[in-house]
Amino acid sequence: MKNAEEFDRDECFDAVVVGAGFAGLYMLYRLRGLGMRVRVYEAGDDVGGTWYWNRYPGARCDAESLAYSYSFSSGLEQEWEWTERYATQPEILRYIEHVADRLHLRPDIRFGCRVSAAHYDDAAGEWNILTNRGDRGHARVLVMATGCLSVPLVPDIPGLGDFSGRCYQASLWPHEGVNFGGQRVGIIGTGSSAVQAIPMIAKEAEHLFVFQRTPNFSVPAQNVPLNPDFVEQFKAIYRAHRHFQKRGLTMGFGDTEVVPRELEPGADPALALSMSNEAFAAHCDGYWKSGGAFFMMAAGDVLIDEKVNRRVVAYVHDKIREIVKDPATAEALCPRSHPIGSKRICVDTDYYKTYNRTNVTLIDLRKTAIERITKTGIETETEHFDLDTLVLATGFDAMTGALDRIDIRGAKGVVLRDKWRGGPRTYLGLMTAGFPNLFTVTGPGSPSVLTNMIVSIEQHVDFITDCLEHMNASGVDTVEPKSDAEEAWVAHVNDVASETLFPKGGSWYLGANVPGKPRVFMPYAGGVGPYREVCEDVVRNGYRGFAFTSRWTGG
Ligand code: NA7
Repeated sequence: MKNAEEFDRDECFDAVVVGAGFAGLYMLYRLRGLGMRVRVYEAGDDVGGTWYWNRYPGARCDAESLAYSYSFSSGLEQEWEWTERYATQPEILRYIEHVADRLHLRPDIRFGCRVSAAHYDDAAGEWNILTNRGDRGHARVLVMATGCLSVPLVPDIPGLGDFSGRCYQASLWPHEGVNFGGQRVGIIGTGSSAVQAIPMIAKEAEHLFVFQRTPNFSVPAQNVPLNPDFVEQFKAIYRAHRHFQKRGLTMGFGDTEVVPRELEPGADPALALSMSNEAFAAHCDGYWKSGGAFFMMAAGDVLIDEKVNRRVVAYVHDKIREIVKDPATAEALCPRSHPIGSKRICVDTDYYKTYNRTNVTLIDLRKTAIERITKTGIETETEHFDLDTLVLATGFDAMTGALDRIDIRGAKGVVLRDKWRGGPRTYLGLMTAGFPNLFTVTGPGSPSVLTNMIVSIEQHVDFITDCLEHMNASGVDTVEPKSDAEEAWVAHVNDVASETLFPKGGSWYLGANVPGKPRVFMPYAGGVGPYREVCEDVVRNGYRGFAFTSRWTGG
């Protein structure tokens, strides 16, 4: 813990970055490279962002480790040894800590500081940033690297505060871990976090009760230890793999092929529809067995064609029925209310199989809703479940949540929350008009959460760095998007989303999980390759859509 006198500082920087996860760390490194004096404010007590906070049992990345890592340094990618196809949270955190050490990043980061306000001073042309610990930072450039899933949602269930047992939020897990031995545990939620945690908790708990409102689609990770020979071959052509991640059709997830695949992505949807049921099942089996989110590539553009989507849904339902022995539990686990892929697909290890354990019970809240949480457990419309421990895996206020919680005021005192009342409005997900020199890494309006986040983070950080370098070279000090460019981009993001099945998902992509949040499809569904080309074209055309000015010349 830091001494009080270490805080309450008033300091000037060239740039302030908020957040020390993957995005903030790489941003710091690049800004330093421009010779800028930088301060990073981070709410956690160390680096890691998402991977610092999300320590629940089973927490693991759904992108393969060889692809879910920085590409900017060949030295780094060659020296780091991933041990599994899908890295666990502790391993990813060790990697981030290694990067912070290797690049000597920590001295520029103020830990345990949550930014509460950022106000633009029109006269001075700088941002004034305030933290909850009393730090005041002043900087011309402000970069929000605040993460897309960094604000946990506590469910609005009556009586939550009355529970006298232990209660944990999946995304705010205690560092010392939790012992479930001999415990009757209840978990609320069946999203990605719960799908990873449930098999692990079930192995330890006396009994696990899973409270499911909406079932999700989950595909097996087919996780394996990485074979050193395979890794050596992979690393020998890392550049080619990175190129494919950044430009290919796989949303940045890459082509790691730890488990050999029988088919290429992008199979013809017409073919998928013309196959017999047996042939289609055999075709999908290849993808199911090779594992991971690549399954979404099994039948062409499954997020465009509703018929193809329904066929893949039927295949997954059959898989669930094949794995889960109790027919009623299997039916309750079959998702029916959204197209597959319209919510981020879960990637699991033994999720469905866990329901065959005698110490696991699924409670279908669509049949019997939770009425309240009591001192001793959960009361549904039909039953009371006595619990020792409660786990909330109830998701996040995604993409805009972290920005909404900071009092951000741009030029002329305009409040970002007000500007975004009807949904976020950005140009390329990088900036928003009226907020000079304020950048968002993987902000709404960019591919962001639909992708391998590190691919998208690196692209945005490189874009911001190049833009600032361009400004230095051109003798200008202020940039913001033009309103018409922003309007056109917002319309384009909506148009692209409306051509897909994404809006039918009712997901956090749409803000549908947060009461009162406007339903706007927030990420850009056009893909990482095409989006990168748009950004490159913008730069080639003199940063089309951005306005540059200089406070000194007014030009
Ligand atoms: P998600 O995917 O948003 O899942 C949250 C889960 O919590 C989901 O099953 C919700 O059901 C459930 N939930 C939320 N509130 C309630 C209440 N009040 N009662 C019952 N159930 C509730 O969050 P995750 O953390 O699992 O995953 C987020 C992302 O992190 C994931 O996509 C990966 O990219 C990594 P609902 O669907 O709303 O009926």
